[in-house]
This record gives sequence, structure tokens and C-alpha cells, in this order.
Amino acid sequence: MKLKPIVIIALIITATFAWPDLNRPVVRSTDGEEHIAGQLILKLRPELRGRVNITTGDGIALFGIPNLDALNRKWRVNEIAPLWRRPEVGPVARKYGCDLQYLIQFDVDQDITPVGIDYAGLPEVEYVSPNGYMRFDEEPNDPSYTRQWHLVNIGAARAWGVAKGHPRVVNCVLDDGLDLFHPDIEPNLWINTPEDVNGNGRFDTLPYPDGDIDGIDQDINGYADDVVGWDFVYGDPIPMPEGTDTHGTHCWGIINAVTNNGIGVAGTTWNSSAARRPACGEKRRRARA
Ligand SMILES: [Ca+2]
Ligand SMILES: [Ca+2]
Ligand SMILES: [Ca+2]
Ligand SMILES: [Ca+2]
Repeated sequence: MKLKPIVIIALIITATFAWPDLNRPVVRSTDGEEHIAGQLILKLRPELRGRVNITTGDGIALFGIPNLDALNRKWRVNEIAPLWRRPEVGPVARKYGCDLQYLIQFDVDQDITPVGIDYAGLPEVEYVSPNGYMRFDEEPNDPSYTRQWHLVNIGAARAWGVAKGHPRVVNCVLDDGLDLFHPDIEPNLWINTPEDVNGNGRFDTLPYPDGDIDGIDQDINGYADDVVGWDFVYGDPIPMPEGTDTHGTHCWGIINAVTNNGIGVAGTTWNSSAARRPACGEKRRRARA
């Protein structure tokens, strides 16, 4: 039985209530989710509202509900903590059953899966979940990250703790040339697969068959050999900088530099990819048509 994941944020901790140990080790499961060791969250069915009477005897915490208490004894539950901390239960909290959620704690080395399956099988339990762990601040290992004050100003580390983008999210950068083969850029370049005729997942500027330049517009978008984008100034598929132009590379890097690779800087989007895409020009042409 798959446990329903949930994230609990302990925003309010009063001095009068003894929470279970929230400093326990964090365990990463095979699916990449993280949870606090030896803890589960139960949501009870609405019929049990007002019937829970938490007591502790012989080191076992009990709900005062026979079926639940039998499992508490089996798994030696030593703490029960209601997640709803206020004496009153307003209509919204009541509607969503906030007052019916309890965190239970047992041995720190106990695998939570069989415990969760046991509780999920009870008619008194609506769902069971690990006590999910969310990292709100995640900082990359790029050596120049600490000098990127703009990332601090926008709270990037906190955002990255929630989401780090995805390569399927493609940004379009319109600027001057891009240093396509910079080690902090190339791995995040969007690749126009039909034009990557030698099929190696990167842009090779040599003529085919040694490279991708064959003069054919494989994806029929009006631009031949646009593997990573297009140079709209000179009308060719290699949008490298001319002379000392660095503005495009600089801006592209702010957005999309390869992040957490131990090289150079961090990009704002962490995992997204980007290109100087003909699609941008196409949209403008369609708009004018
Ligand atoms: Ca290629
Ligand atoms: Ca093309
Ligand atoms: Ca081509
Ligand atoms: Ca980097």
C-alpha cells in the first residue's frame, strides 16, 4: 500500500506542549522523498472527533480508541501529538479535518512502511503519511554563488528548496551572441533534435557527417541547421558572440547557467534549458502576418 505523502510545517510550537522529536534523522526513500525517521501522520475519520483521549502508560502512548491502541502497543508508539494546536476548531479546520490529524512516534530505527500499512488498514484511519521533510533553503556548490548578490536579493535559495525547474521548461533569450561551448552553458542548451543530425545530443558546427551542418531544414521551421538557435543578425545557425560581445552570454548565464556543477556561477532557473530559438522569430513573423 502506497502511503500518501504530506508535508507538515511546525509553524507554532508552544512552550506548554511536548512535541515528538523533530530533530530526528531525515530518511530519503527510494522515490527521492524525505521524511523524519520513526514518525507517521494519521488522519482519523470524522466519527472519532471528540473521542480521542491521549494517555501514556508503560512508555506507550494511547489514543483511547481500542483498534488504534492495539497497534500503538504493537509498534510501541511513545508519543502522540495532535497537529491542531488551538482549543477551538473553526469551520474551515473542521471541514478539512485539521483537528483529526495526529503525529505518532516510535523507534527511530523502525521502517515506517509496515507500520503505515498496519494503521492504513484500520477503519478508524482515513489516511497515513510519512512526516515529510521539505528543505526550504538549498544552496548550490558553484564557487561564485556567494558573489551573486542578485540571487540573495530574490530569495533564490528558498525558492530552490521548493522547486528547481525542469529541462522541459525552455527559456528563449534574445540578446547578442552566446558562448555556446562554455562549460557552464553547453549542458543546459536546448537542442533542436531533428537538426542534431549526427544524433549526439549536442551542437557540432562542422559540416555533416562530422557535424550537424548539412544545409537542410529538417524540422521545416524556415531555418536550416538551427540546432541550438539562430543568429538573426548574420542569418546563420551559429549564434556565437562577435568580437568582445559578452552581454548575451552574461544574461543567458544569469538565467540558465548550469547550477550545482561546481563550476562558475549558478543560474536562476537551476534545471531549465534555454536557447536563442527561431521559434521566437517565428512568433514575431506570425504576429506581423
Ligand atoms: Ca550534434
Ligand atoms: Ca530548422
Ligand atoms: Ca540541418
Ligand atoms: Ca555553475
